[in-house]
Amino acid sequence: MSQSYHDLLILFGSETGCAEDVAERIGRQARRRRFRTRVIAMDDYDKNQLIDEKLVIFVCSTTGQGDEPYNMKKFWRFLLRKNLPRDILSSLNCAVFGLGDSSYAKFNYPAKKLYKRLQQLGAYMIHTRGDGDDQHYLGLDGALDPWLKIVWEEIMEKYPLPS
Ligand code: FMN
Repeated sequence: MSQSYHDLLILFGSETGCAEDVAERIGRQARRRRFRTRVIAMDDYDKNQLIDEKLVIFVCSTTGQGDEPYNMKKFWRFLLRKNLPRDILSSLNCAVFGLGDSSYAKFNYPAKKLYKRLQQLGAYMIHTRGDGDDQHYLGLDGALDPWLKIVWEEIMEKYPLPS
């Protein structure tokens, strides 16, 4: 088996499976680039380890009226704790992609809030947030494909494969 070089964690919040599919897709792309990759629902992830992660891609959808999917609610509550030190995620490189539908008033709210909160806690964003939109004529791929292209360029520059 070929050797893996760096860790990449993909955390998702998904109500009906689309964000999970996107997370799995990014996971396959990561393995092809030789990352040791885990794809986990946010609420199934041991959040105490977050402080030790180096590289995380967050993917989350929106449900209800701008609400978080059921499987990221606990994780989101944890991130909102007031007693978290402001620099707790300062060794984290990350990216956030949201899945939503711009016909709703609260378009992509969980991803927008997550992006802001991660920055507040000191995380470095390797790229600006991506906003998937069901209304795009290409569906969520309309935003995902160009977003991922830049994210991979940034990641491979920071974590190159040994020549
Ligand atoms: N998208 C938004 O941007 N804002 C919303 O408030 C919102 N509410 C939704 C409510 C329902 C019941 C459904 C079915 C979709 C809603 N969406 C909203 C769109 C979804 O976030 C979008 O279809 C997404 O791709 C679903 O991903 P998931 O299958 O991972 O949950």
